[in-house]
Amino acid sequence: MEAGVCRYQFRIALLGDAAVGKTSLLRCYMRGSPGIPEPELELESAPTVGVEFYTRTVQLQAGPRVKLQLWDTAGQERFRCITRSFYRNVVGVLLVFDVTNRKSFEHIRDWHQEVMATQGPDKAIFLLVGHKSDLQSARCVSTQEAEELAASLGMGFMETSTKSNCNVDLAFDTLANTIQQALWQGAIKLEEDWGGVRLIQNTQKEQNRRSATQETLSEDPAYSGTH
Ligand SMILES: Nc1nc2c(ncn2[C@@H]2O[C@H](COP(=O)(O)OP(=O)(O)OP(=O)(O)O)[C@@H](O)[C@H]2O)c(=O)[nH]1
Ligand SMILES: [Mg+2]
Repeated sequence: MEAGVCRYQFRIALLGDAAVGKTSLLRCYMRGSPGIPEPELELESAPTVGVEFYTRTVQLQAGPRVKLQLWDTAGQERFRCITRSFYRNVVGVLLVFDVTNRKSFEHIRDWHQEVMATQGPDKAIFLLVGHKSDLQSARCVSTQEAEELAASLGMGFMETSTKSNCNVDLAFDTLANTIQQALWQGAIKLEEDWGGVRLIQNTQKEQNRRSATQETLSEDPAYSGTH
């Protein structure tokens, strides 16, 4: 493959209850992306309204570069009918709970079920993320408990914090590498009517221009009217 050229785009969504830290996690990850001015990515965030997306190009362990289209969804129940409509077209999901919020952990099975109901089994790759790991004294979900839940749902588990910058890049990179492996092994297939994985033919110039660009759904004609 030509160096620096992306062949694939992976769509990844962050799902989980309100205020677990999805937007903070994504903005922290985007800060490591070249070309993003710091003031545009304040780590303090207001509750997300509907869905927003960002893109970042990454170099995977196995060699290829891929474009990640990262969808930040609102956790609040009142936006659920909007966010639900995006589940079908994702190949990766970061299922995020807050280690200091027991309910957000208990709702993980529901989030997982919702995606599975839309997609059918074995299409999306999930990673369970226990966020706000810096708040050790307020923790009410143990690492072991979360690992057991992840194992029972057939996914990996990782703890992250944006306050202490712990495992943020690793979480996204792990998910992207797992998707790549599944693609190579044939467990995930390109399908014309599915937006989870797309074949792209960017030139280097085009890619440089587009990588690390924050976009909004309203700019994407395919999704206008749903934002
Ligand atoms: N201590 C700590 N607080 C965090 C961390 N990440 C986010 N927060 C705080 O958690 C609150 C909610 O963060 P958001 O990123 O807006 O949460 P969200 O999941 O996007 O919320 P919705 O958009 O409503 O679904 C904010 O006050 C953040 O500052 C973290 O790693 N540690
Ligand atoms: Mg948010």
